[in-house]
Amino acid sequence: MATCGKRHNEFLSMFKQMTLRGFLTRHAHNEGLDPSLICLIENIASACRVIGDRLRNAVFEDNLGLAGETNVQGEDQKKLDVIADEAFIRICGSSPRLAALVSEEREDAMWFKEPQAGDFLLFYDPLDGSSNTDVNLSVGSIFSICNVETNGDRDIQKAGRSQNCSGYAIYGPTMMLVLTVGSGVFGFSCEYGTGDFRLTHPRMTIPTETSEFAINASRYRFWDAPVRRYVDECLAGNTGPRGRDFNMRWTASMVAEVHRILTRGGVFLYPADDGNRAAGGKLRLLYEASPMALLVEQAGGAATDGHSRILDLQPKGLHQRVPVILGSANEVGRIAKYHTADAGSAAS
Ligand code: P6P
Repeated sequence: MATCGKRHNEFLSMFKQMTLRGFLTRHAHNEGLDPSLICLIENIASACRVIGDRLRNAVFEDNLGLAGETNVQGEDQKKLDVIADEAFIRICGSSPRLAALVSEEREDAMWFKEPQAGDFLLFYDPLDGSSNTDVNLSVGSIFSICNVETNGDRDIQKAGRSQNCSGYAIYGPTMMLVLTVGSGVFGFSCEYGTGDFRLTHPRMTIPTETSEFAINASRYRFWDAPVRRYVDECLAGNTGPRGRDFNMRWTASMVAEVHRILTRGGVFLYPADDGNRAAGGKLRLLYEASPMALLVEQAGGAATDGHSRILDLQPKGLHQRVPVILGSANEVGRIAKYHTADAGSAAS
């Protein structure tokens, strides 16, 4: 047994020697990854390193607090929102074959070239959960990459299933980059000192079962019946129909919630409710829900809006919001079943 454990540790330590560049180069060789995509991913990693540095030194560089502007979402921009957005544009904008960027912070797409088939479209939330910056809690950057399908095609509202890469950086006790290029989810920890992203979490997978849910419970009075039913049953614990106790988490940062779920399982809900239904929901489809849904499905989980698979949703606008329920497949399936039953009873 000890030998097996020793071999496992040797295997993991071998992985930790592999940098993001080494991993992507090996993927290029084994799976035909486009070298221009590798360059874009490395530029995204560089932008995230810069953002991580600015976050660490924000208090010394007077970068905490509000920028004094509102963004396209009508939200008060934090200084760090602006800094993170500018880092993505400055560092990723020069990537070969990058046709356009879509940022949470900007109303319109930013075009860099006449789109040619095979060029890249980058969608990103430069600083997700930025309400946490002034209280020193985890935040993140989320990114999604799709291809231009035909020459001259400026239709960039792609369904999530057409992504060829998605991921996030989480700026926590350790800065990590977690990504998928379509064959599993891989986590890279940023080594303090060298700044290298090293492969520390190969093939992250989500357990199908969980006893941990994440939802903003202060919105209980706005929830629809299926969500209330699910949460009430979790809260009833081993005295209720689930027959076991549940735990709840809420960090006000989707990146932190998804990272926890990719690491140990769980289910995250930001459903449609009476308070956000007119806006379509809370979370944005192109640069929050779709990239996270791809990661979750690649890790063996599921992601739905309550009725449809997130990756099948056809965007109707760059900043369209959607309901999001994602995580351990069996819990997501149960919640979707409650939505179907509720719709059925409403129809009869
Ligand atoms: P609430 C952050 O603003 C965000 O977009 C997600 O990262 C997070 O899950 C959610 O909104 C937090 O919402 O209702 O707690 O402010």
